[in-house]
Amino acid sequence: MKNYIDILPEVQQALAHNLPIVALESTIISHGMPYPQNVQTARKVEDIVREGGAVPATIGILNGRIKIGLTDDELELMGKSPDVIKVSRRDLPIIISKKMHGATTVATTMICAAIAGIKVFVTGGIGGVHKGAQETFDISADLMELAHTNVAVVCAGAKSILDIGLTLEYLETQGVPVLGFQTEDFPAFYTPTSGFKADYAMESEKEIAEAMKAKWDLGLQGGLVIGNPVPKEEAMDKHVIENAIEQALKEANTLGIKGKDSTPFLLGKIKELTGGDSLESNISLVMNNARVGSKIAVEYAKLNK
Ligand code: PSU
Ligand code: MN
Repeated sequence: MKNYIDILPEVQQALAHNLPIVALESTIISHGMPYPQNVQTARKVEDIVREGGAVPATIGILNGRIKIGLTDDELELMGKSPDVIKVSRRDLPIIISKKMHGATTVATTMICAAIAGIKVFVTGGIGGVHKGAQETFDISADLMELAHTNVAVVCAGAKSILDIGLTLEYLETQGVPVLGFQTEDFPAFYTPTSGFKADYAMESEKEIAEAMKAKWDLGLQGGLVIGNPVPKEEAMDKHVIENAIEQALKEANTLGIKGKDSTPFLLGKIKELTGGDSLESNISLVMNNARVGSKIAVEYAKLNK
């Protein structure tokens, strides 16, 4: 693995001493938010993880090397360079062999975190089953990864650019626990509820860490999804966001946007249609996830002392 991976000294130290670590993805930086808010948010999220008592490890690929932990300059490059490719599971070997730059999605960040030995990963939203997937077959590789790879993913749920009901069905089939953090509902990213239930409401970070430990002690492969609702003050108005999503989906359809371009296009369009409000909501929900995720990492480390 050394042939492919560079681990930042701070993260290496934390791994060696079994200290809490939180993995962070880079597609949210390169393809999920505009510059410079993306880089500012990435830095803020790292600070929040540190304040929460864990070590942040933002994951990405530079010149074909998997980076577990990015320096300030590397974060800047991720956020700015048009040469950074969105890398999901199928892209990973090629971006590495061609020595290119890549931003890791939820799927790829899980893969890299698992290789490094990191169990907790904080992001904004997971990919899922897209609306119309019955025709397009567009199901994010994030869901398959959750089925196999032993990493807990803290997110604010799934956006209704996706078919949330089918996404949850898929996760159930694949045996992935979907937990609501202090809520019965599965959150819908910009809003705290989706109209669908999480499998279990969890009251504390400790309870979540105990479920992770039980799952993996039993040899049950795969991840867990922790849905942490966007704080009420930062949530979007349900109708405003639903309208924007509907309009964005229509435009994507007209322009024939598909495959890996779909999610980034929709996020950009929604931001435009909401006059930037969706971006603010997005930023604050990621920060909120970092608060909860770092505490989960702290509790999980305690259980494994
Ligand atoms: N949802 C967001 N912001 C994002 C993404 C999803 O609100 O940046 C990114 C994540 O990296 C996720 C990826 O893993 O989009 C899913 O892409 P796809 O649907 O092509 O698998
Ligand atoms: Mn897709």
